[in-house]
Amino acid sequence: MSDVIRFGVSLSKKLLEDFDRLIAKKGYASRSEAIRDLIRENLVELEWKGGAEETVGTITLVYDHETRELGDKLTHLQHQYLGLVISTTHIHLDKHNCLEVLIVRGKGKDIKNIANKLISIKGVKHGKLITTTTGKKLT
Ligand code: NI
Repeated sequence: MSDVIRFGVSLSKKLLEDFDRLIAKKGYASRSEAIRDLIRENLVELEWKGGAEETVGTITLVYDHETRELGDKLTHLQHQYLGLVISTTHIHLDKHNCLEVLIVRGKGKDIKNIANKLISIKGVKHGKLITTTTGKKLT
């Protein structure tokens, strides 16, 4: 890390105390690492905002596989977005419930689109899109 730059930050005593409490709770060893992560978090958010950049996410779904035609609908949608879905993992949680995790890569807007479509299908009990990054632009 030869290109490291040190800079000063001015903030109120109270805000710094709150920040120190927060980073202690999260287990950060230093303020610097916590600040770096906050910056990265915002950069990833920005990566998703425009919708046109290539990015990465995971879509987690919990559903009852006995719901009529649900399995077919989920599979059909995934086939429509060929190239976007890189990998899927399916686990049978119990007699009725299934957990499916899709790893997706593509334009942010396309990922959000398929996530919304999958999550809103009748019979999907819970669904969540985790928006992350290809990591290419982060240091
Ligand atoms: Ni299952």
